[in-house]
Amino acid sequence: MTDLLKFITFEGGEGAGKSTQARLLADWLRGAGHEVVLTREPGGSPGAERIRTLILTADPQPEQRFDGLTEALLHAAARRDHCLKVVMPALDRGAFVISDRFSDSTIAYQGFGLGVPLETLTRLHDLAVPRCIRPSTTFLLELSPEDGLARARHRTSTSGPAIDRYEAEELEFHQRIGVGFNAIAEAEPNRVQRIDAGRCVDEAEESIRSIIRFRYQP
Ligand code: T5A
Repeated sequence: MTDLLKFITFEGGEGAGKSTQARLLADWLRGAGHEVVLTREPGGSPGAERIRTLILTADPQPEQRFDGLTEALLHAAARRDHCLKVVMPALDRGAFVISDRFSDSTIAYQGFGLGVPLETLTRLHDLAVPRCIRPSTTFLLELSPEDGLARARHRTSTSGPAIDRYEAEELEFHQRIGVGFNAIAEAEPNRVQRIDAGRCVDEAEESIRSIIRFRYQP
């Protein structure tokens, strides 16, 4: 039976530490004997990973870029495939699913960042996502856009691929994303747990563990 309580997401701006904390939480839960599927968006299934490439390498020339609604449609298509192929089957067999980003990112980035009406995004979510599933717990990693972009660019310059389509946006765009995540957290304070991501990795990890202990007693 589908256990939506075990659907956990990580959200926040660029470089806030979502991937780091998602991985640490997955390792901890596995160590306690649970099956955990650690996944991400955009992506997470082979088809959705192909769409991810399309989105994140979109033409950097402003006049050639997808508009906000086209991006939202691509994210929704990727999310549908990810949910059908990975998220739902895992929840159906009782596993924890930890996703590095999910639909809150569409509200923050395509809604607050690019100006797509929130009502349109809600309708798109209801259309694309099987059974309209939503996470039961979302960790919002909060860090200033300046610090987050610095972390992301440091990581990119030392190990990773070129700066992606969103990292290349101006600071004001990332500030609007922060406003968007804040609005989501204020609207759903029980689901969305704010984590101060400016602290060291271990301290943020311990905050997350204490919330998981309280909610799930793993
Ligand atoms: N997007 C996504 C949309 O526009 N709409 C959508 O619907 C969805 C789902 C995805 C992009 O797509 C957009 C949002 C994104 O721009 P991505 O590459 O997956 O692209 O981007 P991010 O999710 O932002 O991933 P990042 O890797 O940039 O950020 P993370 O995961 O938050 O950070 P992380 O853990 O990789 O850490 C970054 C660096 O900081 C260090 C790490 O070691 C690493 O070097 N670090 C810390 N340093 C100091 N203190 C700490 N506490 C630290 N925690 C991590």
